[in-house]
Order: sequence, then C-alpha cells, then structure tokens
Amino acid sequence: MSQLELSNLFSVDREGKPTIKIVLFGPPMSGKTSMLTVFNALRRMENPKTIVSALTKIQDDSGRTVFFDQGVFQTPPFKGNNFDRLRYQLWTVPGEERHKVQRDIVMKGVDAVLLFLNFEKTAEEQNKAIIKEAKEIVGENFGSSIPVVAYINKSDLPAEERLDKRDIIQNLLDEGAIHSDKAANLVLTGSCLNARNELLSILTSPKRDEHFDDSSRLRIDKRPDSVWLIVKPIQKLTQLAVEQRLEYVQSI
Ligand SMILES: Nc1nc2c(ncn2[C@@H]2O[C@H](COP(=O)(O)OP(=O)(O)OP(=O)(O)O)[C@@H](O)[C@H]2O)c(=O)[nH]1
Ligand SMILES: [Mg+2]
Repeated sequence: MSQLELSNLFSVDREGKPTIKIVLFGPPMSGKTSMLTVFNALRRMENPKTIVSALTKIQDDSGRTVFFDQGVFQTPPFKGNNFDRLRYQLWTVPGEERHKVQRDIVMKGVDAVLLFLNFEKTAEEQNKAIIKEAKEIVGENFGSSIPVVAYINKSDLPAEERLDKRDIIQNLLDEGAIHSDKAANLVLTGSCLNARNELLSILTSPKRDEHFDDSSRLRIDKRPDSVWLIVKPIQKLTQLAVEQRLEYVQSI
C-alpha cells in the first residue's frame, strides 16, 4: 500500500467517504435521544461544518423513539497530511422491550457500541437485560473487534436514587463487555440534563460573547465540564474503532 488512506481502512458511504457506525444501545428512558440532541446542538455551536446531515428522529407523539434517531458527523480536517475526514454515524435504538426487532435492524453493520445505561435505581434489571441483548446481537466480536464503551447517564440524580457504579461495572465484566484492566477507561458517567442546561445558560448569559470566537463559534476552551463528559464516550469509541482498524491492517 503506497499511501494509507482512511478509505482503505473503513467502509465508505454512498458519497465514497470513510465512515463508521456507532450505535447508542440502552434501556428505555435512559437518555439516548437526549444525548444525540445535545451532541448535535454542541456540534452546531462549535463548528457547523462537522455536521454532515441533519438529525432524523423516528418517534411517537410523546417523544419515545419507535425506530431510531440518526445523525452523521465528521471529524475536523486532520492537520499536516491529506487524510480524508472520518465520518461517524450516530444511531440510537428504541429502548422499550417491544421494539426488539427495530434494535436488531439498527445494529446491522455496527462498528462500535455505546452501551448507554441508566443510573436510576429502578433501571437495574433493564440495564442488565440490555447488556445481555447487545452481546447476543453482536456475538463473539463484542468488546473485541467491535469496541464497547459503557456510559451511565443521569449522574445528576441524588446518590440515594442512583445504582452503585461498582455493581454496574461488575455486570459489564461478567458479560465480557469490558475487561477488568480497562474498566476505569471504558466506563464513563455523565448527565445529558446538566450538559443541556449548561449550554442553554451560555446562550442566555449576559457574558455570552466571551464564549464565542470571531466566527461566532463556541470556543472549545469554554466547553463546560458537563459537556466534556457527554462528548468523551463518543470520542473514545471513535478512537477505539480507528485503532482497531489500524491493528487489523497491520496484522495482514
Ligand atoms: N435526570 C436526568 N434526566 C434525564 C437525563 N437525560 C435524559 N433525561 C430524561 O429522561 C427521559 C428520557 O429521555 P430520552 O432521551 O427520551 O430517553 P431514550 O433513552 O431515548 O428513551 P427511548 O427512546 O424510549 O429508548 C426524558 O424525560 C429526559 O428528559 C439526565 O442526564 N438526567
Ligand atoms: Mg429515544
């Protein structure tokens, strides 16, 4: 191979651009649609050119997902070489038990799984069931050549309403979703609610201008901590998917 191009490593989409498919897979009402909505708003505020196509949401009148949400984004241009920009599709599944068939369909061709769990005490069994289901759908590549990052949402809830993070980690280990030496890196927590509220408060702040550069883009150095927490799992998974493909190429 004379020059390594991203399109040699990844599937390409209809426009011939290298693309990875990431699915936010989690129980009902864990906040998957909220995550994608906040992420999309952040991309628009920070750099609209990183949005390839507008969000699609297929939901009922009450906002419950009945099929999927989907958005396509791309990395900013890589500096210093002529690598293509990498596109990443973010999909969510409908969490309600009765939508199992839709989840199977959305998972077709998945490159990386964001196990999107719920901190609420009442969600213990639903978290367990969805981890099992993800593993069944992906099969033996789950957590190996199909990387998995777990994200536990709703960290804003008071401690007495939250599950114990250690129990969730134990369950992820038991199911082989992650390996014990990597748990600290691959199990993340955050709150879409806090991230959304902090972005809104920037927009309505009397000091709004301090947060934006000359091109009216939100400055990354002004990104609130709560927003970093929801970007991290997506960033981490994209990185793992790229590393995985590079390892594969080096092995042949
Ligand atoms: N406290 C709290 N509530 C949240 C958070 N994120 C989302 N929610 C709320 O949780 C509820 C469900 O959010 P959705 O984003 O619709 O959940 P979903 O996972 O897409 O649900 P399904 O589409 O049914 O699978 C909504 O009332 C959200 O406002 C969070 O970080 N903290
Ligand atoms: Mg949803």
